Amino acid sequence: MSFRTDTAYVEDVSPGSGVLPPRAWYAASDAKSLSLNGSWRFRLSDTADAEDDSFAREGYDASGWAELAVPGHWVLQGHGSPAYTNHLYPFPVDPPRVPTENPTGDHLRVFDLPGDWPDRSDGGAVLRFDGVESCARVWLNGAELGEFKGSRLPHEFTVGALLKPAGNVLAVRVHQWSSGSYLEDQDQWWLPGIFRDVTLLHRPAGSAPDFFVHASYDHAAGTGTLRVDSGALGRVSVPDLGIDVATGEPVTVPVEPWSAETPRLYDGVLAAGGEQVPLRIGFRTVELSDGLIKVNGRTVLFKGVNRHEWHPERGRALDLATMREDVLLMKRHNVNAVRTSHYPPHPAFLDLCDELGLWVVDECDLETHGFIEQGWRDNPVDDDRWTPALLDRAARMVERDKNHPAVVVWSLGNEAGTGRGLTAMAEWIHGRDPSRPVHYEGDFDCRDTDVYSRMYLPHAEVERIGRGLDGGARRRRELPFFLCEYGHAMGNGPGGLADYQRLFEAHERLQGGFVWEWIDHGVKDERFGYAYGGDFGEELHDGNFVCDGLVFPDRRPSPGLVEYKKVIEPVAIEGDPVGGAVRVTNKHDFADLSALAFAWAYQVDGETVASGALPVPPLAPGESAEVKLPEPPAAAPAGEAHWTVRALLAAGTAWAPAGHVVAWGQFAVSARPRPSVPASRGPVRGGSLITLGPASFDARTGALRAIGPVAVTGLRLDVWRATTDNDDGAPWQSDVRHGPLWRELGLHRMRHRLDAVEVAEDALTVRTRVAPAAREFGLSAVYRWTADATRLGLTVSVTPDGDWTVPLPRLGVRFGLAAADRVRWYGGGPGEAYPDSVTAAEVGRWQSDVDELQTPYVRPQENGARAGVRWAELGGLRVEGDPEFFLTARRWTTEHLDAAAHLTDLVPGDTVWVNLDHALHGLGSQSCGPGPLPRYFLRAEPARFSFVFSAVPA
Ligand code: IPT
Repeated sequence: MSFRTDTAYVEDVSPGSGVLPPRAWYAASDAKSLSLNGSWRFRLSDTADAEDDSFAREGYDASGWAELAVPGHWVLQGHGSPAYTNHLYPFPVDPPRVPTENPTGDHLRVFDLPGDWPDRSDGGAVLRFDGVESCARVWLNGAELGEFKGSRLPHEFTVGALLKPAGNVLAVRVHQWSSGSYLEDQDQWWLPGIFRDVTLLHRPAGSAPDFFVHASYDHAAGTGTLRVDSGALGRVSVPDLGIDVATGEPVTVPVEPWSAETPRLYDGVLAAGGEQVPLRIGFRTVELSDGLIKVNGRTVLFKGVNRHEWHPERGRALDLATMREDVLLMKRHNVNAVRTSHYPPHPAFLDLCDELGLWVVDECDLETHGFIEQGWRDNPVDDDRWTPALLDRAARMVERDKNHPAVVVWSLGNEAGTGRGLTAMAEWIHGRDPSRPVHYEGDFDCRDTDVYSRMYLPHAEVERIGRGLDGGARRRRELPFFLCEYGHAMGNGPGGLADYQRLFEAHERLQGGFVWEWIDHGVKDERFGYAYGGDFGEELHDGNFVCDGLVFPDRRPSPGLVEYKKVIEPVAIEGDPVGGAVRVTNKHDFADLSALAFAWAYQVDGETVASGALPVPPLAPGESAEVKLPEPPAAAPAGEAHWTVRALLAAGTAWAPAGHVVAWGQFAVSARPRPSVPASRGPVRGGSLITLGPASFDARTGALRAIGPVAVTGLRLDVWRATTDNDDGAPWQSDVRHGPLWRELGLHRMRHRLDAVEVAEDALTVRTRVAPAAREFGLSAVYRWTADATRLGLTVSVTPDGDWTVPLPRLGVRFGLAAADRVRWYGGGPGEAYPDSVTAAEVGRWQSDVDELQTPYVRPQENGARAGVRWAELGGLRVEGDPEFFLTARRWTTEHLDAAAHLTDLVPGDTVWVNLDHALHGLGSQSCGPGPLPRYFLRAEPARFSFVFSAVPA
């Protein structure tokens, strides 16, 4: 045997050689299989040709090599490090050439066949790789099987005659960079390795080489038609439907259809040769009619998310439990659709979508975004030499995933410009599977696609499209629309989801959207908590742009997800309960309300004084009914009263237990009495202090010192917040980006000039002007203090002067308390809320400790505000607001928060800093999309707000 070091295949644009044609994936049949996951031997070299291929021969001694977990990425197991870029290629763009520095991982695994492995003489075994990034060359027992590219796609080799009962040597050489890397420029970490399963499968003689389950539903007749095409003669049986037919033979029977809301699957078997393949059949028909995507005759509204595969320790090597957790979390948050951005996921994820019910836009492993830097010149998708690779990718996705009822749309890829290669892919897919529409966002004329799709459009433009006023190519005008990405969930946000949802529900052509994105790709890291771009010394990187998910890296839901759940809830509970009724509307597309139970509660000042069940008819989708509420309880105490009506799961489902809240509505019945302090005590000067009721002030500066026993420091007007990723915005935004502008104008370094301390008979008045150095604009802030024996009133009057060209980040007061831990409040909760992300805030009595009030955005930034707070108690102080306020409390200052780059930079001090905000600027989505809608701007305008403070036992 001669040893080779030739590496031409790495830069060859071909998708590979020696690989079997693609076919349908299924988890397990009764044929034997052997998982080769586990501990492998591993050696890393710097270049593709540093080592020859002698390691692949039998008897090679790899005992000195490291051990590596497969599936896994070597860079997450101590060999090299991950690197993050959004769209920039981390190597010189010279397709299809890749750098000489090309980390190459040699993987070795020696295995025995189990004793019951069938006779090897039939030659029927294949070796399957479900995902290897980015290029692999494979040997078994010293014989080369071939090599392939296409990282998130399966590749199989036939190996039958090479197998031995014991001591089989499987050798895999994996190169980080290859021509394939040019097609895989997705916004994510570059993570080489064998990151999905490796399996040896026995293929009994006569078994189906492939099969295509066609299971349609005729919604007029209520029947399903099943036909399983297969390359082999076989029989298809579905016992529950009494079906037993030959492959290729159609059969029509009455069935319950499959939908994401009612994921009815029928178990079947395809028996061909010596193999019984389990089928999970969902009957459903996707069609484009009346310019809409319809399933089983009904228009669907996608309430979707973009899902990358992510685990903070294992990267894209996801285990089944994590995949299931994703689906359960989505279902529990009313998400009904997933775009598999930007590559086909582990195939088991699609099984879960079939089983638990999610609409799937299955996207091909294709993105060439970095070519935008050169005006898309030399883009592989517009170069015929690359078309075979593109077609191979399309085929590997479609063939693998074609039997999933959940997959309702094929997507060609993401951000790859336009070109003939994309057209070829679309043509091939349309020919192979005319039963599903084809999506691709990058071609606004929709030459190859069946749906008009855009990303991050502002509300106004979405509305124009909804009204059909967007013009555009003739073909496009007839197509349905969805936002394949919107609501950029980077850091605190997104804002404006409810405003989008209103548009989607108002205009039929708008078939919803997919929030960007599901999970923060933070890498668990001792130094930082979670690492992001740049933390591994990358030459080029895009910082924390990789942390833009609705769940944190550990899958804790962020406030954005809680908001999204409320915004997309499938039951609307609205109305004017003063009239004694609520209007309940079923917003499902398929399910009636029979799975839900309704409950009411009558609350006074946030305490439930009566509650009960609310009978609601099992409304059909789209139906709505007035439902009478009971009489308000006669003995209810006086105070601010609310009705709260909830829709709960009546019984446990596969994705949540009985009692899980699906939707809710809350209605004020009576207004809250406004707090005030009749000024029965006047300020008294004594030495260096002024006393006023329970409070004392510095006589010279008018600064509040204490309220009863509670020391208060630094109370003053505050307009600054640690800018959010959405405040900072993305550099390519054409609109004004407020974060950078605020900083440029100096809003983070406001100076407070003391103009007067006025002691009058009934009040202490402190006059100030608040303004940044170097600017002529400012705010006059007047603090008027009044008191009775136990309570202290503060009214702040703010008047802007000069030329204010920007909104304010926040407007309120902040102060420090020496000690505070428990926080109780009456108002919006339990979680964080901001003006354009506030629908999930429920008025009630809540409590927390200061640490729990913090939202752990991977890059620290403004967070944790509780909205609509009527009163709060912390650190021995009670604060009532007139009007309601936003409450924030943290163990560090805004300045510390602003300076922090990672969660580990936040070190608690002795003081708890409290912000009581009259108003906050909206969040928006400008870290990639539009900023807040103008109505969520906090404009510099005259404002007046009041608080009543008193001491309470801590
Ligand atoms: C869009 C990409 O499609 C997505 O992968 C991600 O990068 C997202 O932006 C931002 O997080 S492309 C956008 C720059 C228009």
